Amino acid sequence: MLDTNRSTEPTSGATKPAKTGWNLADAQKIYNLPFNDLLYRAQSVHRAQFDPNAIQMSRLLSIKTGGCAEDCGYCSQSAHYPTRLKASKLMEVEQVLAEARKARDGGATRYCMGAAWRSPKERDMEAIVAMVRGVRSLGIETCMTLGMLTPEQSGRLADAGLDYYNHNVDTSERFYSEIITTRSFADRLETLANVREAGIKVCAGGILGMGETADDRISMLVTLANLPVPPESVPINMLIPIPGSKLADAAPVDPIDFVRTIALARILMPASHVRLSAGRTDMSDEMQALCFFAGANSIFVGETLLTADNPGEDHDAALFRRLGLKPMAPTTEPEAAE
Ligand code: SAM
Ligand code: DTB
Ligand code: SF4
Repeated sequence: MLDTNRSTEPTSGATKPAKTGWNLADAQKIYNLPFNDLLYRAQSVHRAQFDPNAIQMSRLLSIKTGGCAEDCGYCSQSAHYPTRLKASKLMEVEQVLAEARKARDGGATRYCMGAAWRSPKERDMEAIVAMVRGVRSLGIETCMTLGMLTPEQSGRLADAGLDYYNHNVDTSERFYSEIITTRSFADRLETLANVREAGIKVCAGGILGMGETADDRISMLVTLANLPVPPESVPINMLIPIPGSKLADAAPVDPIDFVRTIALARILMPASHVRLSAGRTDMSDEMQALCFFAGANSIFVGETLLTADNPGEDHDAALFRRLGLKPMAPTTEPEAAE
């Protein structure tokens, strides 16, 4: 997977367009730079591509919660662990559209719908397609995360107008089987390829704080940066420890290491939106500020993620005021029909 032979360290950095062909050794060198040098470099790359004070805002909704057949060690929704989450059926299309309308009116520019599935069933596809069409007609970007997709399913979602598909690699190829045994790292890459091939934009990232090493984090980012086209969106989640799950007692990630990982994601994938994702309720404003300085330029807004807490609108509005941040305009502008 990793090409450790090619040396591809860019010579001038900031103004270069997105590049591929990073190797592990170069990425390790960057990750281990003195912190100030790392942040200076990440911020330079960031400024060359983006308005440094604009943050993209996405809203999540769990359209099908719990009872999942997969054994992801971090997840509240896996049926393999006694997490005490109540499972529910796929939501009605109208109910999803009502929630999406509220999110749009609250300032979200992308609506991300998640289902606790290994992969969607044929019987669910009609409703899923209707949700994509309906949310798009509200004039906001659509994203879905439904587990593994075949080329045929990817094509149907693309035809419905789906803008993004979220499918995380979660960690390094080496560490993957310590966290999930019911599917493989290669399965994840296959779905990412199917989604890309269908013409849907890719959202792929991972989780920190699962007991992985710094090299696992670096390797995960090198894998993402070296995809034939790097993901447009890279969510970096901090593990929310779920009581009853396999990782309930995982040691928290060092905040400085977390910021280093954000900075490396920014440097390796200059044109991508790097999302400071799950775990913000356990981060200080100062830690989030450092993440934004390191190149994070997207967040999930609203009081819940899929099943876990997220800082509410008031807290984020105060954070944006403190830091002089503003919402970013959407990259694709679906036309509102209402
Ligand atoms: N079932 C689909 C799948 O796994 O692809 C979509 C939903 S899944 C909950 C989406 C992502 O949320 C996971 O890949 C993982 O990266 C992240 N996630 C889930 N539980 C988390 C937790 N407790 N803390 C941090 N991130 C989490
Ligand atoms: C992603 O990387 N993070 C989001 C989204 N993609 C789907 C999900 C975070 C889930 C956090 C735990 C929960 O709410 O259950
Ligand atoms: Fe299921 Fe997704 Fe949770 Fe894994 S992360 S248990 S696939 S909902």
